[in-house]
Amino acid sequence: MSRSGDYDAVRADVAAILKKPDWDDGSLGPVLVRLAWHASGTYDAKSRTGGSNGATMRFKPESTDGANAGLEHARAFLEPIKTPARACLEPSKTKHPWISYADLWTLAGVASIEAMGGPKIPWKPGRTDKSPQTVKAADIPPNGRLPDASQGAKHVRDIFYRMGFSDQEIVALSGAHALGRCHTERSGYTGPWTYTPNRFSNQYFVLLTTVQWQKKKWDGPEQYVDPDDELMMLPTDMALIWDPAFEKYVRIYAKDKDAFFRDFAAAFGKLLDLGVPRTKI
Ligand code: CCH
Repeated sequence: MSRSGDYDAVRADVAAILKKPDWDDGSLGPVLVRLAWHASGTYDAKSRTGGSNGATMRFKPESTDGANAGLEHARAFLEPIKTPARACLEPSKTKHPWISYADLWTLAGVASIEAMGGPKIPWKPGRTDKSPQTVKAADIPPNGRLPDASQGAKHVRDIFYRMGFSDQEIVALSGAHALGRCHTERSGYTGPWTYTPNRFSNQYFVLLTTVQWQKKKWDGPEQYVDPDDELMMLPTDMALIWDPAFEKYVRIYAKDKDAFFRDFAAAFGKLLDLGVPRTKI
């Protein structure tokens, strides 16, 4: 067992489990980033409810929100880092029972981004977990607070302004779609956004601005594909180039990788901290 508070040991163990040849494109990184984002993205600045504190995605109805489909796998992959899989196992250095799920899920997102070549994300511990015995319905955010990929710029703004983000921050955060892929059995959509889904990069913006995106011809939900039907964009991704205020930042990040890395790190760090009580010094 690691020393309580040894977050570097947790980061190292997260980095060590990422490589998984039989999972998607061979890395757990993308789905762990999505877990960190969905745990945090329920925040409502007005009512100060939702957010990563509490790790309420373990409970209904949040665990059953359609937007969270597939994240049960991400949570299960992290379980051995906190709790030994079998009680008969020797307690080993890789177990960190002292960390809260809320800190673990957000730190795993941060560690994954860094391990996939992304920027260092500001992250602070201090989240606590609601207990399954005493959690109240009012502690759990209602379903429907996460974005719906079939919609447009207005919806994207409604969702992210609710959390307290600006247009520039929305575009920067969306650059995380350089990572991972869509799965028909989870969201109904299919395919990766980039040719390098395990590599954090500004490729999402480069591709958004250079590819001739066209509607995919299929029976599934409306999505966009490149002429070879290898890559994809969601309607909400396309909204970022169809809306002039968003498009301005897409073009900046397509040209300037360093600006994207800097702005993403700041916005993602802010996202993970929404609703986390911090005592002012
Ligand atoms: Fe996302 N995302 N996302 N996304 N997302 C999906 C997958 C990932 C939307 C919809 C989807 C962010 C913003 C948005 C990741 C990170 C971020 C999927 C496919 C949909 C649909 C799920 C599936 O089928 O497995 C929408 C809509 C928005 C905003 O409007 C933001 C912000 C972030 C992080 C900062 C990552 C990473 C994935 C890949 C997951 C994987 O399993 O590969």
